[in-house]
Amino acid sequence: MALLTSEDLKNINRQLEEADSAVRRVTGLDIKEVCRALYGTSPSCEKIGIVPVTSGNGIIGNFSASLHAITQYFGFESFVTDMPDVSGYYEAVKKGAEIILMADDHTFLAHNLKNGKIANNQPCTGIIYAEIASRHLKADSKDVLVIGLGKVGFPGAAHFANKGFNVYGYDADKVLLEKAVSNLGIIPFTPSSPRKFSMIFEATPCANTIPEFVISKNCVISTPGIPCAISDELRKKYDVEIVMEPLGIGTVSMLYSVL
Ligand code: NAD
Ligand code: 2YH
Repeated sequence: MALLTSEDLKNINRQLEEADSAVRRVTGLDIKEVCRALYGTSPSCEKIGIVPVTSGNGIIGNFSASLHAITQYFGFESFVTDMPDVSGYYEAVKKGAEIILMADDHTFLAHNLKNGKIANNQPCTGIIYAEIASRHLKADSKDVLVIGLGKVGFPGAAHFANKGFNVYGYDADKVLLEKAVSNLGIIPFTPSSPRKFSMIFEATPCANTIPEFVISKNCVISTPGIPCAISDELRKKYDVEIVMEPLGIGTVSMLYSVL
């Protein structure tokens, strides 16, 4: 399980602004507008309680503060509890939180206490990054390449398949690739039959996972995966538009999904 670091979350507001601009260039919509279109929901002054959690590897410096900045950026009212864990949960509810945001090493959840809806960060992240790529205004076909078919990538691939895209997929783990082929009907991507894509979705914890031969000029790479999936050199060479941000896009997807 890859854990975020406080280094990943540095300058989160600037990272959000840059991601929002990239999403606008790719889709013509900002991140909130993509969420509204995806889930058919809009916020109405819900108050969010952010609860730090000490279990496992413990508090990540900047995590709760980043969630605070992210929720404010997207126009939600939010606060971080003084206490962590169960005491923090109690404090959040007592102070009027309607939505709880909290994460341990395995699960990052949003729970709407008013309507009972609950969201998990991994599928919500996969779905929103897939939705962004699927809206690429200059896509040259309905072909998309998905690299990484784990807890984020599989729901992303499923979202493309549900939207009628031709999904080519690859995972270093053959069992996961087989599962995506049989459950989603995706086409296994093999380097022995190379081709180029104008939409690529990447969700792995590794760098340089996207080979040069799949990258077309002006393609979009929508990638929640940390670290970045391509080098700066390839990015410049092919004028690639990258949508990549460590926490905020997935979080706002979770929030809109529980409204
Ligand atoms: P996971 O371990 O469930 O899945 C990762 C998959 O990538 C695995 O199936 C693995 O076999 C595959 N993989 C690894 N190296 C590969 C390679 N070179 N080529 C092809 N496949 C390869 O992890 P996950 O929970 O799906 O998370 C994926 C990434 O997304 C991680 O870096 C995680 O930190 C990140 N993440 C980011 C956000 C965000 O908001 N940006 C949110 C959640 C997760
Ligand atoms: O980063 C994580 C895990 N990768 C789970 C998220 C799933 N994408 N968890 C964050 C842990 C936060 C910590 N407990 C805190 O500061 O509250």
